[in-house]
This record gives sequence, C-alpha cells and structure tokens, in this order.
Amino acid sequence: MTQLVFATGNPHKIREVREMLDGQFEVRGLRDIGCPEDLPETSPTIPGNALQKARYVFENFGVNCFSEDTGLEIEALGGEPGVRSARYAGDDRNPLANMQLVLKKLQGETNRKARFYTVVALILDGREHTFEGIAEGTIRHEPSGTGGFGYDPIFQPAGFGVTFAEMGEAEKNAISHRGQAVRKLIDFLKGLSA
Ligand code: ITT
Repeated sequence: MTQLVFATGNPHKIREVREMLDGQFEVRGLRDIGCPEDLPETSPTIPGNALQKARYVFENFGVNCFSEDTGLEIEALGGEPGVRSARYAGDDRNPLANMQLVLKKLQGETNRKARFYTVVALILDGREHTFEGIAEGTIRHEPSGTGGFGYDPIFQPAGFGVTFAEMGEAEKNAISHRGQAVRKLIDFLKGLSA
C-alpha cells in the first residue's frame, strides 16, 4: 500500500483523515519519521501555512507528504479567527478558551455566519499540489456536543440542526471542509495510479 506522511501535529486531524484513506493509503504521522510535531506556520494565509508545513517536512526529511491548514472564518468578525484559529485566545492553543473568545466577541451579534476553510498541500517527488475545502455554517450561542475537536461544538453546518461535535466522524467527514479537500487529494492520487 502506498505510504504517505501527514505533516501535522494534530492527532484529531490524523484520526479523521485515516478514517477516509483507510485501505487505500497508509497514513504515517510525524512521529513515525522522527520529525518534531510543532511545524513552522508563520505565513499570513491558510494556503501559505499549508505549503510551509509540507515543504518543511519534504526538505528536512525527504519524504512525500501532505499537510493541511484550516481556519474558522466568521463574517461578523471580518474573517477572524482565520489563520489565527489555533492560537486565537493565546499561545497555549486552548480550544475551550478559543471558543469562549469567539462567543464573547459575537455577544449580541445576529449575523452568525461562518465557514471553515481548509487547504491541503501535497508534495510528491518535489512537485506541489493544493486542494481546497469549505464548509459553510453558523456559530451557535453556546457549545453543544462532545465529538470532533477545536471549534466543532459551536459550529453548525448549513442545512443541519446539529453541530459538528454532535455528528459521528464519518458524518462530519462527508460534508466537512477537511473531508472535501481530502477527497480531492484522494481523487488526484488515484488518477496518478490509474
Ligand atoms: P497542525 O498545524 O500541526 O496541522 P494545528 O492544530 O496547529 O495542527 P491548524 O494550524 O490548522 O492546526 O489550526 C487550526 C485550528 O483550527 C485548530 O487548532 C482547531 O482549533 C481549529 N480547527 C481545525 N480544523 C477544525 C475542525 O475540523 N473542527 C473544528 N475546529 C477545527
């Protein structure tokens, strides 16, 4: 089975993506190649950060790999937290504090529109490819659900009455930003071997 390194330090992302690639590609983590899990991400954009993480691993470890960067973009906050999603409330990357800060900033706000934006960056034999995914939705007034990770308990995808954190993993993957981008990645990889 073709092996691919997923250049991420986030175990939740690995779990979600393994669920999708299972049986088709063997997904290895950074630990498997002895790479530190805190990858550089200093770009001001989501695509820039995705490419930066993949390039770091390709250049330092010489393996084909993909990475992804995701941001929650809230319309009433001018696109915040966006590229700062992981560290919105501070450098300790606390998901609860991040959610609380979002809810505080949206107090009294009737426009709750938001979207998750993901870019997957693949480096294959030195060539770079990117794949996008977007999930539209709204921000709830309080968290609900225990599944998923990050901002999932406050994000309700459009057309559904539950948050991502109230969905099963396969159900979230079927419609999520990351699910869309990873399916494009899978189609691309399958096209190469066809
Ligand atoms: P890597 O950079 O190592 O991949 P990370 O956790 O730092 O892992 P990001 O830089 O992409 O990931 O940060 C995005 C943050 O946005 C992440 O920490 C979560 O808080 C949040 N996030 C990403 N995907 C999410 C999802 O599917 N559902 C809810 N929140 C998500």
